[in-house]
Amino acid sequence: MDGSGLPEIRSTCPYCGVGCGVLLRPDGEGGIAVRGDPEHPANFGRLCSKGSALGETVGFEHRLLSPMVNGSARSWNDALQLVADRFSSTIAEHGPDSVAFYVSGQLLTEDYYVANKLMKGFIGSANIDTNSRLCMASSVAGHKRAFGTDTVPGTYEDLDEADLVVLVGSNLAWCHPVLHQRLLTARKKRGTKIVVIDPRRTASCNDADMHLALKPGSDVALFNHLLAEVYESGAVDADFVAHTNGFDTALDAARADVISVTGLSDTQIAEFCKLWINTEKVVTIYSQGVNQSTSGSDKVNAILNSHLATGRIGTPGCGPFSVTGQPNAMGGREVGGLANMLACHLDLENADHRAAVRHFWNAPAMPKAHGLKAVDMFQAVGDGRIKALWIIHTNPAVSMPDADAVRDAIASCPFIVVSDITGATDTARLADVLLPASAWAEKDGTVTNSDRTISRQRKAIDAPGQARPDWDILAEVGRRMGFASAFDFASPAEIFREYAALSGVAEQFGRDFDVSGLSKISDVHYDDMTPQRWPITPTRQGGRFFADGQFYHPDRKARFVPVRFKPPAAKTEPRFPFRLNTGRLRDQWHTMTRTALSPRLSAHLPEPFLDIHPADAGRLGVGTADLVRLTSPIGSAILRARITDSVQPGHVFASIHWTGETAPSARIDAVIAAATDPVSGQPESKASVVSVTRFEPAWYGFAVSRDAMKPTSDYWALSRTAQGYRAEMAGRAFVSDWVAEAKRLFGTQSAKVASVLDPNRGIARIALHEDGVLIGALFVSPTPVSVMRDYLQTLPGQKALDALSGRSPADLPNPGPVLCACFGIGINTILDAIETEGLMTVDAIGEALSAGTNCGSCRPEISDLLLSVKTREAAE
Ligand SMILES: Nc1nc2c(c(=O)[nH]1)N[C@H]1C(S)=C(S)[C@@H](COP(=O)(O)OP(=O)(O)OC[C@H]3O[C@@H](n4cnc5c(=O)[nH]c(N)nc54)[C@H](O)[C@@H]3O)O[C@H]1N2
Ligand SMILES: Nc1nc2c(c(=O)[nH]1)N[C@H]1C(S)=C(S)[C@@H](COP(=O)(O)OP(=O)(O)OC[C@H]3O[C@@H](n4cnc5c(=O)[nH]c(N)nc54)[C@H](O)[C@@H]3O)O[C@H]1N2
Ligand code: SF4
Ligand SMILES: [Mo]
Repeated sequence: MDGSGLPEIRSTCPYCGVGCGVLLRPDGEGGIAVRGDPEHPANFGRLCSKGSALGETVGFEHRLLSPMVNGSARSWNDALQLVADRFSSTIAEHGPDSVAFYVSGQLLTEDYYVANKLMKGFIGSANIDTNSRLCMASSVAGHKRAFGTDTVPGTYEDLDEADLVVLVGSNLAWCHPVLHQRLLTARKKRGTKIVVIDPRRTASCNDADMHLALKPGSDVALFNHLLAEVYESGAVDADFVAHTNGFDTALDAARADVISVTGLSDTQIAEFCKLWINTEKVVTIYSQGVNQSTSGSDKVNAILNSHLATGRIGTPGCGPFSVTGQPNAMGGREVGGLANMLACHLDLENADHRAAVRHFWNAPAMPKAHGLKAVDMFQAVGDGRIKALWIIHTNPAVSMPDADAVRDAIASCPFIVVSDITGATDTARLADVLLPASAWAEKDGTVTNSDRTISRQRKAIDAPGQARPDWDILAEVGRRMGFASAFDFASPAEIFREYAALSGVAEQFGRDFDVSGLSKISDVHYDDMTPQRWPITPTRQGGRFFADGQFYHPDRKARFVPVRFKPPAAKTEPRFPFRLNTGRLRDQWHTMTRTALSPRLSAHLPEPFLDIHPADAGRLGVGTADLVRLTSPIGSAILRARITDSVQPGHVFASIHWTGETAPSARIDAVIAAATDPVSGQPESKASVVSVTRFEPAWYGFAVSRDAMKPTSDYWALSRTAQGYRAEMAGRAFVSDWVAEAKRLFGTQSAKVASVLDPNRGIARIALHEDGVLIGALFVSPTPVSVMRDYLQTLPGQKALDALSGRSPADLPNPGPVLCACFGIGINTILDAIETEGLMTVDAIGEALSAGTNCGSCRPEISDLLLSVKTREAAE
């Protein structure tokens, strides 16, 4: 109990793969208060900005409340019968491979298990793939090639014990913030060295000893060079290499590569190799800068090769560490959610494995070959081979490469089912049948985080309307398709027991994944389950893998994979001279269906930006706050330019989060061609080629409103504020009547209008009031609008009569854009404190203002701010 009446419920954060424990306190009215669980081994009470703001993302207004068929509400009975009938008739007419499921690493293990069992065991097709194909597939492929299974050898404790942590293609500070804070705590104690390998200078570089800004895609060459240096310096661990095959061939391949393709200086390379070789306890963390590449699997193996050669694997403070993105990316791999895997780390294409699973499931049909991987799957949807598709817990019309083609493919498919918590997504809007799913705080199940820890997600509040858990919807469709006993699950605990028992069968084939110790877990025990790391058997519990030199290839040896540098698939050329990199922002989660509901999280970066180097911006005549158009061989996008030397000349960076709902011109995957890694099938999301030109609109606009507004211009970006919404806009078309346009935008005809209009100069300022209360204000100008945005956004819903000035009254300080999302502290407030109070460190700012003292993920930006002030002062 926590003093407020209702007990706190232990659960797990539904965002990233760190898998932080949360304590949820329902307020009895559908809301919840959220704090970090001090007892959870992933976070010990810490939460990042996204986890801390979870309470702001529950609520009913955005939710899908009942099943919809062709846009009309229908009963569950009608909707599910339709789904079962259409899948059954399509299979009867065109065979099992004419249908597919596209699922998600955010599903709970129990949901995922049922989906996979239904498709692979009972429909008899392997056409189930997941957004993990866009995320973890290269790591899976690399692990399997080296180890014989998809095993993450280490644990989070390794970050506490390492002396060197190398972040390769990982912006840990923003994407796994609680792990990053853990690393920084260890660094304070033992002086852990940190190296960042990333073409871009990221927030993770602020606390790093070295940043290697290599050329995109050149990681293989760098790690090959490292392997050769390991050998030259006599650092090879011969005893450990005796447990492996293929060292010589891998070394030959490594030596044949040319390090100059990395673009790094000889000194940087030498320093990095020296540090790596001379430090015994090294953890190499890698993420999407490695995986999302046409040489992603090779990058993974280049990293694994260096660890195998030195025997730095599976011992405290040592090892390669693929950090997972989604909360249950690991669980999805364990249940075999990918089109080329079988449940419990068994192989679909191995006849013995197949027979064992078929027997266990008592399954009528099992596919012999792997199914369509995500990119191929949507191509098959587009060309009519897939005739019925069920999309669950993912938004592919936004997140797949070649997103316009994917959107068109979904629109053209004869039968699309989408399960989501909201109908307001680019994908859900294309569904024939839309099914309301319960959200994370409304359902029970398990997830596995990056270090193999299985945690419970627990129901804290009731689902709104008719929403149901994903496993329940899937199981009922299974029953209605004629597989009554196989899908007769009454609870997630029942599914978990079956799954745990199946892992015991897999263990007979000598696989790593085994949770058979939980196969008899009672309902009560399942309810009370505390976080635990697999394997979980009567003889093994948690721990690390591979220190004993025992691997999962038939000869029990690991394999070195010989790899060679390969440039990204798309080549820059005069028409497309820039390399486009993409990635994540600190406070948004993917397609923003949840994080964009939080005003605090939306305040950090309320618009889609394109980061461009000052030299390139200068050459192209792009100034601060200008808009730019990106064009690639397959699509185009419009974003706001942000001029920064965090990107290299010739490179640009955009974030992945904007959608048809929030900024339609900035759906970045519309410009990204679908080139894939030949081994893993993972798309190259980080190395497209584009041209950049200044976008010249006839007008720029900025608006704030109390209720949702409906912008329609060439460029717009909408975000939440504490008082309603704010929008940036720009258009090419001449607007003759701005007052009429404002009424349309704010959805009112009756409001009282106050305006300043100067048509000759293209300036309009319009405020609409109802009962003296501001409901919307619009500012239009032929150049980027210059008003006090952070002040204006506080006015809707208030009796604000002075909005048209666009400025705060002189006595009201303007806090500036929010930097610390947890405490809502703006840049100007921090700058002011630095200058007036002479604060010199991030900690001092924390003491004075609390900024950066909760989740800590804004600390890198505060430190940047300090640096900029110090540099300015030094120059003065
Ligand atoms: N705030 C936030 N956190 C998240 C998520 C989110 O949406 N928002 N999503 C979660 C998910 S699903 C995932 S998968 C993870 C992803 O976590 P990360 O992989 O850390 O995040 P990204 O920003 O996608 O990419 C990481 C870095 O790769 C770099 N990079 C690009 N090309 C190369 C290259 O050729 N070599 C190298 N070495 N680096 C390169 C980019 O510049 C970028 O900084 O984040 C998880 N956490
Ligand atoms: N260019 C580029 N593209 C990328 C990436 C990149 O770095 N660059 N990263 C890729 C990666 S790593 C990933 S993981 C993907 C992520 O991309 P997506 O998976 O498409 O993104 P999300 O916004 O997480 O989509 C989750 C959907 O599930 C819904 N949802 C939430 N809770 C529930 C629930 O309980 N049940 C159900 N049924 N639905 C629910 C949400 O409303 C949302 O619509 O994007 C990929 N795309
Ligand atoms: S680091 Fe943040 S997003 Fe990730 S699990 Fe923890 S609280 Fe959630
Ligand atoms: Mo991901």
